[in-house]
Amino acid sequence: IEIEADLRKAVERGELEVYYQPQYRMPNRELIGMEALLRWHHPVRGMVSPGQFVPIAEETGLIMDIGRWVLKEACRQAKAWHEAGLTKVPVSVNLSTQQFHQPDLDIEIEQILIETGLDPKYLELEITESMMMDASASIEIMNRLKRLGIRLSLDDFGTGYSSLSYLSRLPISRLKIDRSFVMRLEESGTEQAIVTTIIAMAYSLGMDVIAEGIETEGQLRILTEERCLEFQGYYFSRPLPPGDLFPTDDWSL
Ligand code: G
Ligand code: G
Ligand code: MN
Ligand code: NA
Repeated sequence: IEIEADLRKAVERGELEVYYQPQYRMPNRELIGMEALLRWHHPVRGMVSPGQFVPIAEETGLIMDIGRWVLKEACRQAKAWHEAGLTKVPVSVNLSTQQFHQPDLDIEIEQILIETGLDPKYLELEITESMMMDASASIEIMNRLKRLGIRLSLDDFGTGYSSLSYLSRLPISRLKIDRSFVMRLEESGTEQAIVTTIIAMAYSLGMDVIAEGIETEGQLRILTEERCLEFQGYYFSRPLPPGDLFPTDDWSL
């Protein structure tokens, strides 16, 4: 279809842009990271959400070029922030399923880190349980990525089927509690029980845990009571273009 042909040209035409959503640690609201989120400014359709075009990019294989572009752009941006003295936090990049299974992904990322001069400890890759069809093959991929010195997090956590014993074998630094649980936290005891369990799981495995999709004070309060310390969501900040994250007259963010 038409959108596919357009997507093919989007990278070359410079229609893709990376927005960044800040991540904070409470109680001091310390900035601890930035999630890179892809945006497509289509010349006719306007802003197209990655929820719409990432699946098309996956089907057509275009995700390989786009994914590589996002990785490089995010690493370049993180390095630029560090050098400008604006902030020195890691950038988190969402991987697609195809990228995760790309045989030379570790080599490609190593090259991007060298080219951009970003210290590997400032790159985090977000992967999801749904990418891990074959358990031992997935652990092998993750171990190869970890050897680069980068961090791995498990995105959309709680929506998959990972057992505690499987999780304990993964070289993962952080669980990201899926937004769907946070969304219903104030109405549903079930969701409260789920997040309580996820937080306890993370800590018992020596992992950090971040809640995403925080929109209200109430959600923040409940999660804080459950000892969650890290947060991301509209309550704090929407994903923003780099120029809006650090306005030159306000470095405090
Ligand atoms: O930003 P938004 O809520 O519209 O993102 C929708 C979906 O697209 C989310 O699942 C998010 O993880 C995914 N997404 C955003 N940016 C990227 C990206 O650079 N690569 C991949 N593979 N997925 C992304
Ligand atoms: O799949 P992933 O977790 O990467 O998706 C992140 C998506 O969630 C991004 O598209 C981002 O724009 C969106 N997002 C981030 N914070 C919030 C929020 O507080 N509320 C809602 N509804 N969406 C959010
Ligand atoms: Mn994510
Ligand atoms: Na998520």
